[in-house]
Amino acid sequence: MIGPDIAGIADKLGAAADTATAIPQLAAETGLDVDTAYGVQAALVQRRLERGERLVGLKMGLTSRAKMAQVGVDEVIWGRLTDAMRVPDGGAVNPTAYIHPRVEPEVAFLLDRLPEPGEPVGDFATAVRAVAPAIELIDSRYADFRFSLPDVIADNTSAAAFVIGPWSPVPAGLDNLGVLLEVDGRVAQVGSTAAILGDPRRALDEGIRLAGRHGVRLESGWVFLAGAATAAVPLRPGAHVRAVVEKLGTASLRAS
Ligand code: 0L1
Ligand code: MG
Repeated sequence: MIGPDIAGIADKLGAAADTATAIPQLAAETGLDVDTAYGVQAALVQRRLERGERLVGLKMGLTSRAKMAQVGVDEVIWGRLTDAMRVPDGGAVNPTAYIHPRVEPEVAFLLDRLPEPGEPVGDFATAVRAVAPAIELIDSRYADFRFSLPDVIADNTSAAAFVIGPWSPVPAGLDNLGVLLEVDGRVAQVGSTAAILGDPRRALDEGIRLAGRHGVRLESGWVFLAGAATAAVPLRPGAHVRAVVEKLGTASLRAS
């Protein structure tokens, strides 16, 4: 039996992102399952690498109940980050370059000495050199931000852009830090790092395990977005967004 057309699906998703045009979901029609969807994601990101982008890290998605409920999907997923997605802290993004951009507050890790594949992270402070507050800008390429699990995996877990705030040494505890998402100086979301799998450090074990299933090994020097601490909010033109994470500080961006 002939399987889904991985290259063809990646082309459709890539064109949707490049032209900021939403497309219908593809998984049901093409018979895409979770494993094949990660193959589409690899092909989609490969197109970016072929036009000169560099792989700089990994992101976890749907690591909180709030996010799972927001999109109606109930499994932790992962995606790939490239250098072109990175926006300097305090920098600007053009919201019209995206379909329906949303922002969410995250915690980022700067990876250091990681365990061998299949091994859990023993000493977190050995595996992670530094931590930072972060903002992820997500933009589903599917109409109405609606998708099935294979759809969102194929779409590189809605990854579009990210901002990393100042790096700090790894603090003693990361499991219950207060998180705020502010838009134009007003609190839009309140949360805790506990919403990220109970403790964002757990996200690294999950990332290593889940990416390893698809032959992807995390590298020293990569950025790792552990997941959102709250639901995402739409990014409106002209908005100024700040993610504040207790003890870690602030990351910010502006929408032009
Ligand atoms: O980073 C995320 O949690 C997003 C994962 C994909 C679901 C979505 O687009 O909200
Ligand atoms: Mg996210």
